[in-house]
Amino acid sequence: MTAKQFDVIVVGAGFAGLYLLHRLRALGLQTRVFEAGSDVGGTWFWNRYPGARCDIESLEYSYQFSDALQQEWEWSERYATQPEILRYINHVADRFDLRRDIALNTRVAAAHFDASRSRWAVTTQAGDAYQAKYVVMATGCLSSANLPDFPGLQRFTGDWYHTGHWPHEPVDFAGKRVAVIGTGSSGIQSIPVIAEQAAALTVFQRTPNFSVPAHNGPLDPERVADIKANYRRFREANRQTAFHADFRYNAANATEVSAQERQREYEARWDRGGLPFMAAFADLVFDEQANESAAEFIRGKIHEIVEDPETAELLSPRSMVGCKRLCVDSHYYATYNRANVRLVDVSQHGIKAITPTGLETELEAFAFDVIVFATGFDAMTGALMSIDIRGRLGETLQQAWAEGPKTYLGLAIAGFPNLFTVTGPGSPSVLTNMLPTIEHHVEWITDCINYVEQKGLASIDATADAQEAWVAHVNDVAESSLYPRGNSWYLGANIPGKPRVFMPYLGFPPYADKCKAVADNGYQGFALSG
Ligand code: N01
Repeated sequence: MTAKQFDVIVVGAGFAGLYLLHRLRALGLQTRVFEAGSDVGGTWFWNRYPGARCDIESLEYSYQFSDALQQEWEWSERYATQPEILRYINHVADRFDLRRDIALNTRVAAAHFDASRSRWAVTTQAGDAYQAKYVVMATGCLSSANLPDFPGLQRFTGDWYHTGHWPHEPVDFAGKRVAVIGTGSSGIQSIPVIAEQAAALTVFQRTPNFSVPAHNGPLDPERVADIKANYRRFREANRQTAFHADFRYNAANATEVSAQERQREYEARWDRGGLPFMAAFADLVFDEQANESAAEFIRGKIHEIVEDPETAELLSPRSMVGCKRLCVDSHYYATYNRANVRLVDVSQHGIKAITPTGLETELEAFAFDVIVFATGFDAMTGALMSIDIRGRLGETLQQAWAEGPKTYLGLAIAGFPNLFTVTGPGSPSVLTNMLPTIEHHVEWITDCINYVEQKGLASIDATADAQEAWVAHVNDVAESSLYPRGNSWYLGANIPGKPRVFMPYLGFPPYADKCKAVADNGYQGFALSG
């Protein structure tokens, strides 16, 4: 059987895959998108758990490539819910007529580079074969769900779900005894909603996380009109902060102002809500003492909100604020004041097994009708490593990344020509507002492909030297901060056996400048061949 031929194969139909298709089509390139899900949406297709919403404000967590699109779309709340974001993604797919080039229910199993022809052979799980000159992995940073290997899960007679693979039908918790395992962003968002429905909710916490209130609510139409009238300026401000136009970075150091000033600033940011809490002082992620002042402030808030002092203490993290992704919640801590909610600490005595009727820790047996795993993802590398990717010399990605991921700019991997990654390890990705970052990557990648095509070249491959220098630089920048000291998924610390490497690159504007300089200098650090 002859393989179907394309110019470009894109893996994934989330925000990145859709925009890639739009841009590649405009270049006149025959493009096919393969998507494992039964519809478009990526993260927002899979993560349908109760309470799922974005922690970046909706007016900024949206595409900016089309002014008509950003003018016509109406967001309803400060932080959009998962269903609203999914409606938006579907609207984009229809508005730009993208669906006809997307193959749904199609999981890519392998991509092998044929150096003699400078083409990729792509095979799907169903065994269908395709070829393309370029492959772009738009597989997402948080798409490979982590289900801990607890013995006994198969024998559980109740229902169980992972937040990252939530069913499409509504899950009814009414009258049920429910367990939630995990207290990261997914747990913290779902726990308050499940608690309102369930007869009894037991939360199993291994490590407490810092969370700040979202103060979500309907968007003020006057503010929306104002932003829409100045959308370009608003987006530019966002780009400078990498997160929020409204981040209001404070240039002062926490360690250099008075205790009253620190308290005033933290209070103001707590009242305003959301991730801008991290911009309260310039030294928060660089100085332990500064970080501890923020940690102490949040611990104080937890003790103010949670009535039972023992529970409040268990919920109070002893780690550094922000070194794990700061959570943004709606009534998370207050949920523990409900009579039907219990917090169980599994930091010292872990979950031993899932039983047919519930689960057992080393201290106690519990009965449940439903278990929710909010246990996160094999982040940033999981989705890529689950595909059998082989480069120029037949080397697998697993071999190339045995000691941790290595990329050039988070966009390319030496030895894997004509293969690009969107928001890959070594790019700012998860330390930014993902949408503008995705757009930046898509534009850089499609400009690069266009350059190769216009020059009539066969391939482009990152050089090992450029990659090594970039990896060293990413590590140096990370080491100047407190980030590598947290046991976070940023480091792969949540997956047993995963090499501990700080994966994202700290600093969006300098990163974008570097990418531009590389392109302006004829793709410096890449080997181009004819
Ligand atoms: O996953 P996580 P997540 N026994 O890895 C626990 C984005 N996101 O899905 O910390 C017991 O943060 C684990 O415990 P520990 C966002 O970037 C965004 O919640 O390893 N517990 C932890 O508590 C976020 O950071 C949004 O000790 C176990 C939890 O499971 C990222 O996705 C919403 C365990 C996993 O937390 C991931 O968030 C949701 C075990 N064996 C997600 N194994 C928004 O936009 C794991 N845990 C708001």
